[in-house]
Amino acid sequence: MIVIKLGGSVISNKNKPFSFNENIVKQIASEIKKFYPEKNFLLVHGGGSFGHPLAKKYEIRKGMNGIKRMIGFSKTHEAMLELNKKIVNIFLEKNLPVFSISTSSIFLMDNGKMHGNVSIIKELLNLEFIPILFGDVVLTRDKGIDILSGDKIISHVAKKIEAEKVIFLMDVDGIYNKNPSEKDAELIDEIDRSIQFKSTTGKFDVTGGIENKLKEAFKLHCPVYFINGMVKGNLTKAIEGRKIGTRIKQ
Ligand code: IP8
Repeated sequence: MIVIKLGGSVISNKNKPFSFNENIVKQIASEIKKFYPEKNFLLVHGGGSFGHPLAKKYEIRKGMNGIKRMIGFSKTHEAMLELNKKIVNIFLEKNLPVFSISTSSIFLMDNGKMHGNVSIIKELLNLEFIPILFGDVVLTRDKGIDILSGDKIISHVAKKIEAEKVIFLMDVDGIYNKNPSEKDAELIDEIDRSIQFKSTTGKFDVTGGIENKLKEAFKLHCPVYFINGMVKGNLTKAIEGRKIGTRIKQ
């Protein structure tokens, strides 16, 4: 079973609130369709320009603080449901049996640690559904509320369901030795778990950008790919195990 993260910057334009990259999601669904049902998939998508601007506006990461923030908590979740619905509809139109699970309904956080049962996800996979989760708001035992990133969901769930491979779809070709917008930035073919990484995060990003992605990805024990999800054919190559983007050294 292959886990695919549909990065927020792939499925939406992170700098333009509530923008949805419909054609890119259609392309991703078409590539997955070539392999399903011979291969099973679990999808997780990020918040992009739906979740992040609201999470930032209402300062959800600071925890509970009165009704205004509770309204923001709910609005952020609703924005994620809206984005999720757009993605789900595209997959259903392509006859791919995705089934959406609200992350905030099955997981809790306690001092940064995720708690929750993955039995529903496992059952769905056994029945050859394609479960789809998403970065979401989350209840926590310490500060009441927070944001849970799709990357953290992946590092938690992929181990429990024994994923054979995890593929992160990004809007750049993989992991670079420095910010990819810098002229002499070089793409890393194979990344070592001991690498020290510092990066800047986007204007709206509330969950820590690439640094956090790597931190979570390094917890995985299966092959991990970081590829450009905007380029047609890349996902196919990663699913087939061909050389593309950045891989984590095993
Ligand atoms: O984009 C964050 O998920 P991510 C989800 O995977 C929200 O970090 C609600 C901002």
